[in-house]
Amino acid sequence: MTALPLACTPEVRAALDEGRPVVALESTIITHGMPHPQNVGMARDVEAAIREGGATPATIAVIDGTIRIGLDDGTLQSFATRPEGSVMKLSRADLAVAIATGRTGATTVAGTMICAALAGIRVFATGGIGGVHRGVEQTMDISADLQELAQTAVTVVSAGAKAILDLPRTLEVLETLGVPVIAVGQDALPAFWSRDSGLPAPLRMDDPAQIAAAARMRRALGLPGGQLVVNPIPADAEIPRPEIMPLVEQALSEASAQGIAAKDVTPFLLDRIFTLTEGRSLAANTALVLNNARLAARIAAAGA
Ligand code: PSU
Ligand code: MN
Repeated sequence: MTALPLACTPEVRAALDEGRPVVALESTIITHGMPHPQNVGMARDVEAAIREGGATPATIAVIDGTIRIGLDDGTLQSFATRPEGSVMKLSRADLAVAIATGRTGATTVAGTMICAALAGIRVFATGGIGGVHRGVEQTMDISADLQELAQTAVTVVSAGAKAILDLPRTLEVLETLGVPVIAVGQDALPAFWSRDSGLPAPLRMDDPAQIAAAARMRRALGLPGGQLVVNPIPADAEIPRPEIMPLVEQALSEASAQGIAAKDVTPFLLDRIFTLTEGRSLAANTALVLNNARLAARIAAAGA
């Protein structure tokens, strides 16, 4: 049997061994989702928010062929400053190849869920998940994040799916796959930079302890897969839909004019929207990740 190259930091190892709450964090948002140096600042602030919430943060990445659960300061800094293109974007399809060949890569939501579950971590905070892309009729572009939620038992705390996606179809696919989509504090599905997508969320739970109880009940029922928690961005940081949508449309038409495809779509759109909003999308993205980290710490502390 092939040994599993997985290494936890001493801090994460101790928390897991003692049964204390741990919250996983992804690394694609650091390398492919935000510019430097804001990405490093965000990663550190999010870890601090999880500690304040009484849980241990575990940022996950693959470094030189080893799954790293928890990144110390120096490792995070060097990881976040690697030249563009030298860090792979690792989803379910890429993980084994990257590890077997000693590569370095950032884990997406799907990749992070797989690694978190292997380490025994049940709660994960991120910004936005991937989903069904607009124009799916032509491109067939559906993020592997959706399939992962259907099969890997991790509660993922997000601010919904980005408005660059086809949100009604994303919800339909999640329903087909049997993934609970749980809004917190409101009935509407949030849309990442905006609090309200204009669509109702399928489920709502306002109490982190109830969300943890639902995760335990899934296991008791023998249901595979996780839960998707959709937590609206704080009101003071949101970019309302009427403001962001024209910029999203512009970024989407640029992407199609330039023939951007596959893994490059999401990073391209995020970068264009950052420029088009003059940085406001980045401030919003940072605020919503912090907000999700705080909620994830409470769900983990409640024993998800
Ligand atoms: N949300 C963000 N920034 C990101 C991503 C999501 O705010 O960088 C990343 C996540 O890692 C997610 C990935 O899993 O984008 C989705 O990529 P794709 O659409 O290629 O599956
Ligand atoms: Mn895709």
